Amino acid sequence: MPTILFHSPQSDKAWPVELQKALSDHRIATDIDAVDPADVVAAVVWNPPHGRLRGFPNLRLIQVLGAGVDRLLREDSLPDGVPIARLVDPGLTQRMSEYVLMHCLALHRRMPEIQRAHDERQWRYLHPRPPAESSVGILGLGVLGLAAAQALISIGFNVVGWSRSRKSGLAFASFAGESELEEFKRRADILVLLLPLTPLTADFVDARFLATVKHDAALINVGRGALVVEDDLIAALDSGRLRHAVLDVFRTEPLPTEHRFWRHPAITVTPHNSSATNPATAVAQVVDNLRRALTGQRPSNLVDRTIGY
Ligand code: NDP
Ligand code: OXD
Repeated sequence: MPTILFHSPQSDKAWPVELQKALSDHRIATDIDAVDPADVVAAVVWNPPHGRLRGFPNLRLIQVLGAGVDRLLREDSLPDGVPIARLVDPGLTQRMSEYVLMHCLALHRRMPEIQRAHDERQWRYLHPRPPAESSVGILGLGVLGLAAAQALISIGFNVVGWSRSRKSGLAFASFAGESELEEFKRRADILVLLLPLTPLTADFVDARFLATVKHDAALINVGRGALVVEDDLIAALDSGRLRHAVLDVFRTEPLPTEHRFWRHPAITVTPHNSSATNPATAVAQVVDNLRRALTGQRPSNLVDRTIGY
């Protein structure tokens, strides 16, 4: 029987069950070592074991169970020519918008300072200002960046955006490419990283980038840990150029207990839980994509391997 390999040991156990219900003409196999390689026609994966996807000669789709594909593309032994699709999950998108909104509000209302005052039992009155007095700069205007922008605008924040290609018809000012990065940065009080990790974006937030952010800016990284050079971030926080960083993603996850980010007073660490894929909102899309690939149609949300997202 044609087999769809499901390999994502950490994912919700509902995934293979729901896929099997929807795709009764296929076998959903969860043990990569117990399948006949010739039977495997598609793979639904999150971080598959190194080199294993090359062993399936009849593979027609690699469906990633997440939005970011950097880890998969780092594999030097992916099968050539097999399309790779990522997830665009409305539930994941909504949770991410909520996270960005929550932390932008907290930073705008200077909650880190209020928490520090609290810890010292100090009544530190900070006058509440409307969101319109802060500009949030979103780096990455893809599915997640655009949804976050909408959520921020809906409660009154100014939003500016930056992406690789120029956007038109947006309800906020946007900038494109290296040549417009400085102008974008000049306008942003809170920077939100929603870029994919690619060869062009690795180490993107370094000393040079941080040297020209607005004085007293704050940073939220929900993209990937390796977008940020850790020493340079610490230096910018220690010098006061950056007032606070909210970090959800790290070069090493889980963040090691001895890592200095845990102890830094101007860093908020969250355990890569800004958002997550949810079978309730994503199974239908994966099923549709599998059906498309297996009937010779073009799957949705294909990844461009040459640019890395
Ligand atoms: P998309 O592919 O939809 O959007 C990516 C955006 O980044 C696009 O606007 C793209 O520009 C822009 N971009 C890419 N490379 C560059 C570059 N070199 N310079 C400027 N802009 C660039 O991705 P999503 O919005 O769905 O997701 C973004 C990332 O969020 C994921 O790759 C993943 O790493 C992370 N993520 C984190 C989660 C978490 O739990 N923390 C959950 C889900 C995702 P253009 O529009 O021109 O193509
Ligand atoms: C993703 C993630 O990329 O959860 O989907 O980080």
